[in-house]
Amino acid sequence: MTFDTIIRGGTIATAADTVKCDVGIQGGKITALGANLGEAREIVDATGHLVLPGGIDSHVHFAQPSGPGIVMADDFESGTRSAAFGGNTMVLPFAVQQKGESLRQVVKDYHAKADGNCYVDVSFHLVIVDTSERVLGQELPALVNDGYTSFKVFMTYEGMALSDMEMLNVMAVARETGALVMVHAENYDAIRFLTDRLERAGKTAPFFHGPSRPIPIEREATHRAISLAELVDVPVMIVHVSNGEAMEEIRRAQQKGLKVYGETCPQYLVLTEQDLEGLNMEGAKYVCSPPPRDKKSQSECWKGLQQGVFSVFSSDHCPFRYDDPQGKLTPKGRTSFRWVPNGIPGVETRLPILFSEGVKKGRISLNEFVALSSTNHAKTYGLYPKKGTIAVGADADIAIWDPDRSVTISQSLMHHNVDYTPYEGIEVTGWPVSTMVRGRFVVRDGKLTGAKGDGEYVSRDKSPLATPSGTGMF
Ligand code: DUC
Ligand code: ZN
Ligand code: ZN
Ligand code: ZN
Repeated sequence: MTFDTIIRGGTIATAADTVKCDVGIQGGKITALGANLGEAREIVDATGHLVLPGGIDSHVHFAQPSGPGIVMADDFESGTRSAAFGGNTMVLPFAVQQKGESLRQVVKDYHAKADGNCYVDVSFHLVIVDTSERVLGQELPALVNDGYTSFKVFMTYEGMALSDMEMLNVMAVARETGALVMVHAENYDAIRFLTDRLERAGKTAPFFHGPSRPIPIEREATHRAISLAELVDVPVMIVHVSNGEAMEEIRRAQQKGLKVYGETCPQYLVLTEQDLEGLNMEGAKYVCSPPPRDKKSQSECWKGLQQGVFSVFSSDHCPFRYDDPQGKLTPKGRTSFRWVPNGIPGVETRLPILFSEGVKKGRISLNEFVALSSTNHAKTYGLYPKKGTIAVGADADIAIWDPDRSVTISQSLMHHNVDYTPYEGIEVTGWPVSTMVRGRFVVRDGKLTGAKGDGEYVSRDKSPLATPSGTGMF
């Protein structure tokens, strides 16, 4: 038997085990694990390196329109290239509906943007903004059956926020179709109230983005989203949780036996509200929602990761350039933080930050790192065991890591189309050196070896975690 490739001499880690063994790859799949596997057209020497399931980033934004005349800085080409350099083999961006749009058309539009342009594999979550009968009664159930098995709803943002009634109606469709609902939990009216008050007091600098959406705004919405989901008996994922109070709402629901899942992101582990204090508009580089909090919130988010309240760690890569009319510097005459687009880049730095701050500093094990960065994403979003693990029969989606390489994160190292990284100057130990998607190197020893189009669209199964628990009220 001759393999296409054997990765030899490395240490494999999955969500369960760490073992020294070789990986045999044939036809894009892992077909053997063990020692002395035999012949291969290519032997990859991984001595001294970790061989991990490629990262799956289940929360990224590419090529999304974001207000009048503003489109995100990364399209599918630059976004997936940056993902590959960050040790990722798959990403899940959003296909975002605008009011009045056909959801089927939205999906077609995002395929047109993505197909043939990706370096790593992709699959879409939907964002539901229009809850008309046509969308909820016809289009959404059909799309779930076609493999779009998760969708996000927003509790804030003009033109996007759903009322509680609308949330319930969307959740009811998820209940009926077996889809997973992701929730952006912030209280819209309370943000508007605080934003108006801050502006009237002349507090318009980027720093005041934080005070316009303090922790109670997130905690209340998290509690409400969980309560609505409980009424409908539908599992929910609370995305981008920034602090312990919102995390405790999720923990309490989990302890009650509800299928409530949580996600947190690098910005809530290593950034704080002080980063928004930068001179002039520099603080805009850190404007994201929910905003970074304080040191106490950071350690609470670590606890959530260590104790399993958060099962997925995503980047929420949401790229806007800083020095650009389409970016963070708000359009002329609109000087308030209110107009700064919300979101920061991070698809390339997610894994080094979690590895260094988590594994290297002893906060989480290597196996927990794999679970939080890859395996749990695959399990949560209907991709496992094709994706998210190193096992015979799985896709050969592999990241080879140098666990001892020290790197100072800097914009000059990034491959995104953003003109800054919010993680500038952070020192990390551990770096992905090669990324292989379905048996082909997209990045090899730090150099791009793949081509756009190497990444494919992946249709998803329904999540095994999204089945109702049978405790609903109807
Ligand atoms: N929510 C996200 O998930 N990403 C960026 C902005 C936002 O509000
Ligand atoms: Zn969000
Ligand atoms: Zn996001
Ligand atoms: Zn090396």
